Amino acid sequence: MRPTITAFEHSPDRGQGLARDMPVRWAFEEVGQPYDVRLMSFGAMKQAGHRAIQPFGQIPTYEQGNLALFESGAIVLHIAERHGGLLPPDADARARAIMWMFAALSTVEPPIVERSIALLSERDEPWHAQRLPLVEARIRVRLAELSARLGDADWLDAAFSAGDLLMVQVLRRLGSSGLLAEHPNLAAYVARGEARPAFRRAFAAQKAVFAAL
Ligand code: GTB
Repeated sequence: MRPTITAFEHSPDRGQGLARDMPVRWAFEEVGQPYDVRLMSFGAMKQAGHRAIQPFGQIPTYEQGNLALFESGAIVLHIAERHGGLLPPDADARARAIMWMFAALSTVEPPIVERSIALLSERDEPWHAQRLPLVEARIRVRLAELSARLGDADWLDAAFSAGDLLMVQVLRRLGSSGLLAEHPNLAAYVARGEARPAFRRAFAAQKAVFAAL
């Protein structure tokens, strides 16, 4: 049975592949698992039926048989654990790949999300002009640290893994901010991720939803 995920019916990113169904789609494509998508309106996401699966009324979710999951990182990990290609077979290397998944979502992403919130929801606040540079300074610290660790390697820990998938997706949120360009090795790392055939298929699939509007 094909798994079904949920995604925005009208994604606010207008098909840029920034919503969190994108890493899930990308993971499916990397492992060659076909999937179905149930598109949801904002209203439907807040209904009891959806909240029974996603208590916070968000996308994405994952359903297959009796299993229902939420949290994009947990869904990517589930896909990676059940299929080959996203976690190395060696136990230590596998643990490190999972470590990078957590690092992406809990260490690198938070200030990047703060920046998105500042730009989307706080522009009219009298303190916006003071806050934005503070948030961007926190992002710069993390990018410098990540850049130093990556060095001239292609991926964070030898072969491409679910850790790279989530890290690339997190960094993509910086878009045209210019922050990523301050570290050419990180910009090249993101470009390498985006050049993967699986990324391209996932990107095209989510973009097709926007194009059909
Ligand atoms: N931690 C959860 C996960 O990883 O699954 C967070 C899920 C989440 O934030 N979902 C968002 C959502 O459903 C969509 S992806 N929001 C509706 C709500 O909370 O009411 C976040 C997102 C939205 C839009 C853009 N964008 O436009 O660029 C990027 C990311």
